[in-house]
Amino acid sequence: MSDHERLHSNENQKKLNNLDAKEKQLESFTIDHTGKRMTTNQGLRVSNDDDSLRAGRRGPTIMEDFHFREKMTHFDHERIPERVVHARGSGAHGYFQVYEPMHELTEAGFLQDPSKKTPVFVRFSTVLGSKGSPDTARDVRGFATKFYTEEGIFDLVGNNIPIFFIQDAMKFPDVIHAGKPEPNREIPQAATAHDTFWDFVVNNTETAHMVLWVLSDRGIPRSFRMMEGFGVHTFRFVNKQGKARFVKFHWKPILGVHSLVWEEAQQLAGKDPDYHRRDLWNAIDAEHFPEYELGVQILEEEDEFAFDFDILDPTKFWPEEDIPVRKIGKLTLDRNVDNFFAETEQVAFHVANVVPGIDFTNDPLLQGRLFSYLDTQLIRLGGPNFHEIPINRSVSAVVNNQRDGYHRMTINRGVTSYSVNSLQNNDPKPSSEKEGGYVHYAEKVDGRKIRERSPSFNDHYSQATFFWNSMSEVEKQHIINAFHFEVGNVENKQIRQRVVEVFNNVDSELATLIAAGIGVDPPMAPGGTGVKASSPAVSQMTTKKSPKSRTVAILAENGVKYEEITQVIKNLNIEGVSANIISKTLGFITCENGQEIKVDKTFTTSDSVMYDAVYLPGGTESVTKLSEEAKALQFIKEAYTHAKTIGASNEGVELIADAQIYGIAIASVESSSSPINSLGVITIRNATNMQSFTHAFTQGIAKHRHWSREMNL
Ligand code: HDD
Repeated sequence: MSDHERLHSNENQKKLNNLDAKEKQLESFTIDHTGKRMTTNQGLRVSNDDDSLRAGRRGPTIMEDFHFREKMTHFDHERIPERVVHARGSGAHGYFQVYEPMHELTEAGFLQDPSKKTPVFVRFSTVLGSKGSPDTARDVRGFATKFYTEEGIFDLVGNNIPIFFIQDAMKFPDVIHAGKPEPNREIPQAATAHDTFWDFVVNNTETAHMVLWVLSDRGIPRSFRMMEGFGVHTFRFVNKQGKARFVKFHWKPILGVHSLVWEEAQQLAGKDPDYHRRDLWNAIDAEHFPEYELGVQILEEEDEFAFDFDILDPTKFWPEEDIPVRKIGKLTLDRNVDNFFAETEQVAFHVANVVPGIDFTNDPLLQGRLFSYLDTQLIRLGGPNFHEIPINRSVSAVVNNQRDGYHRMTINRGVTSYSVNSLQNNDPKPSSEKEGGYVHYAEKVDGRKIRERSPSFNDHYSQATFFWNSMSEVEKQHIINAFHFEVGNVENKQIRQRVVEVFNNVDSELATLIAAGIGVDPPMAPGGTGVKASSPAVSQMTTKKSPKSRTVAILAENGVKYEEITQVIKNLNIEGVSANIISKTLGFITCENGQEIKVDKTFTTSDSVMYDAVYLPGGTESVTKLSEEAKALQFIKEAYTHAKTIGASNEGVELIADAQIYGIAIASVESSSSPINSLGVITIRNATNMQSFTHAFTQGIAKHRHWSREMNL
């Protein structure tokens, strides 16, 4: 071993010692080409990887060229079918830690010891779009978490919305067919703004509640790091004594729940289709690790029928005001994948992957999912051994009599692969419940075989009204705008008219406002459900706010004030905010004092939609140049329109007027009693110390958006 190799292997050893059980397992499959020679798949060293073997310099390629054939064959077979839903996704590794032992509620091992870190892999996704579709499409987001526990794998396969479109898995192929591109012309991609989807909605009114959620801001999250996750179904927690309770699972993001505005989402789809994937990757890379608290709502079995909805109905949520969410632990995503295909693409989630202490209920959507997830992996991953793919391997030993099949990795010794056997002592033996064997909760069931829904599933509208009542004025306006876009794209007028009728069942004002933008009549009769209550917890207005990991665009040209720009960047960084300098060309700009500053992006390679806020530093020459740059003015105007925080110092303030967004009074940190006015424009003149300015600017960024601006535009 050379010194270099020894050093390397010591480093590797050190690294290995710090890895968790799953990372150690993955490491044993991980390959690094650095410093290595190329070989064929048979381990034979390759002498030439550029030219095929041919009969004479200008002659035909000959069959004998095994290297060419192997390389080409492998390439030809590189693709696997994309997921039939949730094809577009992004994954990351991390860990989960419980806050306190949960033995009173569940015997699940990973929920007992606060000092224990359980490795996890999370895949976020959109639902309808193909693998290459834009991240910012209006859609539900998948939030699937694989816990590699010592008792086996637990998958929490959830979404960012607490309910679902349909009540019975029988209808899943239908709702997806209706939402996917229309089958004749494969249009539109990653969108529900078309006839078949809305035809399904008006003919299947159990969808009404979920449609409102998807058309709310939840359908266009700012980041995977800023959305909630929900297990959706009612599950069961069972403790060691066999006592069961109903449970709903929640993920609550530490950064709060924040969304894009629709125009921004649409622009991003073209400017940066990888916006959410990039955001997740960059945040982890910059060690702004995404964090989510695991919350549970617990319901005693005797309260199963205490509500005016059926707790088995997946189109209903449990209001947090009635059943509080108890935060029981935290998920931290701290490592990007090494290889997208091997990990994010090959990861296989399955709702049926549970551990002792977690069990199912008779929710008919959940019951159908218990079949679908295993089934779909068989075609997607090519056979029954996908659990052996490194990302899918359990960290607890896998021991059973299942054998053979495509791409079997293990070499099972011994003569028996059946049970009961006497030749090998009947190994492997099942375990009793005491020994950790999974025993299904012994729920009593009794009934006739019947294809019928319970009447307790019949109310399709009350919770939709409840959700609508819970929205702020701004959120309501966003929902109406979304209806106008979505249903406005429906060509069939009858369907558009029926949308108004269906949503009139939810709320008359909602239906009237929808009708006003889609060229059909307002509702004929008064509607609504009479529900007056609301749930503040489902509005995004009261969510947590933080400037951490937000990004600022600083527009600058030659002649910018060095002190201003450097002080602001320094202070922003202290608050966890990062900044990019944007100018006309790449390279360096020369500041007023002759110092040079590196340009990160240009007006051609960036756009205001890629940032959370804009800062306009002073410097007469810089500001004059920017005021003559149409793209710079457009940048500011758009950020303003999208309700983002805008900061300007000294001469930079003039740019706000130049961008002609400014019929409204300028807020000033010096003159205003509150440092941020409701419009989120923070300006300072004659300033040398930028600290108080940056503080006010950061507070503005933390607010995420200044929605009152939308009302004024
Ligand atoms: Fe599903 C994938 C979430 C209903 C059938 N689903 C999939 C993924 C998520 C969800 C996050 C992507 C997992 C990944 O990243 O690999 N699905 C949900 C939620 C639902 C739901 C929260 C309602 C509560 N799904 C649902 C039903 C069925 C399916 C009713 C069928 C009966 N879902 C699938 C699937 C997928 C899938 C076809 C496609 C790829 C995969 O499973 O692995 O089996």
